[in-house]
This record gives sequence, C-alpha cells and structure tokens, in this order.
Amino acid sequence: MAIAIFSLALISCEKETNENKIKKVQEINDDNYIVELYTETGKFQTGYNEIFIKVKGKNTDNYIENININWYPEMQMMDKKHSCPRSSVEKVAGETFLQKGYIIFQMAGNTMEHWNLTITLNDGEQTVITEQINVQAATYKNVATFKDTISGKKYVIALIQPQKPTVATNDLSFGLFEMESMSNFLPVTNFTILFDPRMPSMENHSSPNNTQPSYNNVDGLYHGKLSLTMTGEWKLNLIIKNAVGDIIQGNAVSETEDSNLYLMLEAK
Ligand SMILES: [Cu+2]
Repeated sequence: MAIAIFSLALISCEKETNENKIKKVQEINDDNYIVELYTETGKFQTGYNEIFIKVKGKNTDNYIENININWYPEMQMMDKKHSCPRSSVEKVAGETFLQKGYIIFQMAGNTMEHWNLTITLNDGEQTVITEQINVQAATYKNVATFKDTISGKKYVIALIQPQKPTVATNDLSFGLFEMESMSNFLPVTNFTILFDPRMPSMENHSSPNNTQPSYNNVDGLYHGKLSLTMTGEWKLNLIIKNAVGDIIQGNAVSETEDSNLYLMLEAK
C-alpha cells in the first residue's frame, strides 16, 4: 500500500515537471479535435525544437489517451516546397496524454514564405489537419545546410545539445541528416563530425578538454563534450568527413580564416 502511494506520488510529480516546463505555442483544430502544440520556449524557432503534443476531443473537452500522431512540416517557399529533419511522435514515458518528438527547421518563415504543419491523427479513424505555423529565427545560428563537395549531396547539421550552454563541460550532440529529397531527410550514421570551439571576440581562442563526437545508434545523434571556459559567444567551427574519411565540407581554423561551416552559441 505504502509503495503504491509512493509510486503514485512519484508519477504525479513527474507529470508536473513535464507540464511545468512547457508552454503552449498554438492549437490546430478541426471540427472534432483540438491538437495542442507545446515547446519549452513557447515558440517554434530555427534549429532543433522538442515539441510536445496533447489531443483533445472538441465536443467532449477530454484529452485523448490512445491516439496515433504523425506529422509533416512543409515550408511553402516562393519557388519550391520542402520539409525538414524530424522524428516520429511517441508517448512521453510516465505520461497519459503527452506525446513528443522533434522537428529541425532549417529556415525561418518570412512575410512571403511560411511553414505548414500537417497533423495526421488515428484513433481507429484517420483525420488530417493542416495549419500554418510561425517559425522564428533563433538568436544564434544553430542549424546549417551544406553540400558534400565530393558527391554533391546536401545535408543538414543541427546543434541538439547544449540548449542552455554554460561555463562548464557541456554535453554536446549534433543531428546530421542527408537531404534525400525535398520531403525525406535521412539520419547519417557513419560520418565524422569534428568541431573547434572558438571565441571570435577574444582573438579566436579555443578551449581545452573537448571530446569529439561519435555516432550513437540509440538516438541517432553524434555525442561529445564541449568545454566552454568563458561566458559569451562561441563559434563551433565544423569539419565533416564521409564514411571513408574524406573531408566533404568545412576547413581547419587558421590565423586568417575560420571554417566556412559553423554553428554559434552563447555560454551563460
Ligand atoms: Cu525554405
């Protein structure tokens, strides 16, 4: 009995933690469903977005426990349409209604071009709802698209962690995806990502004790350690090598130039 009460308390505590750390970005509706979209910041931005979803019945006003959610983000540009790297949507462990996944927007919307999000719900019957979403530019460049200088293929690289860089040894992770088509982005599993963190405002000094990333097949990301020794803006200069070790993009930092492939962040 005591154990049952204790684990109940633990579950409700965890629920509160999840619910408290997220803010509603927007709702997507049709006649039968209200799809609530949440992120930690309360907005969608370029780069990696961890997105939480709850689905409510419009007439019942109750959240729905057993419902399959699929999504498809698509940017409507002047000259073309394209999607972006994204995960599937899965139930959050220990939660009844909350589901989550991630989307990596490689561009922000603007007055002429915007993102649509199509949500496909299935609880025995299938419902498809599409609505415009607002994707703002993040403060720092946390995602880059680049071309393989050997094969000509296109890739997207995004900073996944740290989301809140501090003066410390931070857990570092990158997502790397091949743009197979305008709609399909495949995780790249066998490349090498090298990073060289520099402070442009302080004579481009680097930091000691970094760990270069390696691919982890559990989450499909490249994991390393990023040492940030001072507060302020840091530039992660990148070099990407293909499966046989040839450099396909990026260059070593020299006295006169940084890498042409880089991401930025601010240590606080
Ligand atoms: Cu675009």
